[in-house]
Amino acid sequence: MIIVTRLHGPSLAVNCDLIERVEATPDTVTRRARRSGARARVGRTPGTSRGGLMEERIVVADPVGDPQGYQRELLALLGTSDPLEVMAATLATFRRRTAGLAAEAVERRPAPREWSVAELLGHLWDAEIAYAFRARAILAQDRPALIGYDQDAWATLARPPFRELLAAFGALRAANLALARGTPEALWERLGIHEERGPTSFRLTTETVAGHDRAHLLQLEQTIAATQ
Ligand code: NI
Repeated sequence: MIIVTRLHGPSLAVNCDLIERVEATPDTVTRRARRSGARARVGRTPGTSRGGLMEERIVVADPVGDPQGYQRELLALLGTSDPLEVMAATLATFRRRTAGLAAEAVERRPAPREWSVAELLGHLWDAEIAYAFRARAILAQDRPALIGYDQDAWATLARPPFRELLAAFGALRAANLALARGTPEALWERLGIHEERGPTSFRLTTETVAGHDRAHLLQLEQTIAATQ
């Protein structure tokens, strides 16, 4: 990280990792991080559970209030990349970026209502659980209903310590990748009916997870820069 300071002026922190990542992936969509609480949160009440905690610093659309816009933004982050390659790389990136962080550091929030690194991983874990179930339902059942979940409410549930959760995420991700890699091409168009986003294929579900990974890895860089 570089700190740029004008004489008698405010300091500006420049996150080199973030710049390098954006330069390496020209299809990346970035926006100025919005202050937590500034986003309209349609469909849920701020203040319930730990509601209103930051979900995406990178994605603007609300996953509940604007599910189609949210999905479009995640797919834009994926661009033309292979979703399985992106998903396969996420654990290693997360491990590498958090390897030197103390237990206390991963619990530090950049702002009172924004996720720490540990909470961010917890959210990826929750999303992976949802994907694990939805993917299998789509592949094995006839147009199953895919229920949404309240990610802020799930975020309040007990989770293992950070390093254990990292291992658990890696194991579940590996199992889900084995499922996807072993699924014949023709079955990737099978549909489930998502209660917020409508008919959703196995392919679209998988691509959305890969875009979601990218969004939260960008958030990880910002969180580390803001808390270390
Ligand atoms: Ni998310």
